Amino acid sequence: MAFYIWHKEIILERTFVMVKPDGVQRGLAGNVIARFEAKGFKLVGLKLVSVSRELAEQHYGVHKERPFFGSLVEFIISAPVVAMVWEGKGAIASARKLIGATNPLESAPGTIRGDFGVDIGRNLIHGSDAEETAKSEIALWFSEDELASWEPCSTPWLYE
Ligand code: IDP
Ligand code: MG
Repeated sequence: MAFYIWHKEIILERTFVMVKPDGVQRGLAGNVIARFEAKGFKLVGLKLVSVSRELAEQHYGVHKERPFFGSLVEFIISAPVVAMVWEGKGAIASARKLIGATNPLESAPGTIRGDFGVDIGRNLIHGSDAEETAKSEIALWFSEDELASWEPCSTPWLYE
């Protein structure tokens, strides 16, 4: 996806971000949303989801042979999550930077996991790791009509 400001083409990406049950329970969903907004990304999808076992297993399918798979699925279905789609220039890699390293003890201060987490099994948030996974995760979690088409008035103040 792309748009133009004057004659410059801006390539837009969409990424799937989920505040996990620990983040919702701890009242940090608003803080996460605020960080993505403040960065300059555009919210195109947002919902609170009580995740089914099937959806959790599909979402984390790539990890199904890992020893933590069972407890990860139990954790994700244990309480609601906030599922989101964010859009912007470089959104996939940038979201991963805002989120921080998988193990919160190794995430830099200033990142979401670095500021709020301690344990790898309670690391607050998920973000797609590449273009292909972003595409498949958005399709897994959202139907087309749940994604809003809109233009923030901030666009010309964010993009040259
Ligand atoms: P990511 O969320 O940073 O992309 P992945 O390696 O894809 O990290 O792992 C997916 C999720 O699985 C992690 O966010 C974390 O919740 C959980 N996880 C990963 N490694 C471990 C582990 O060694 N023990 C417990 N949970 C883990
Ligand atoms: Mg991952």
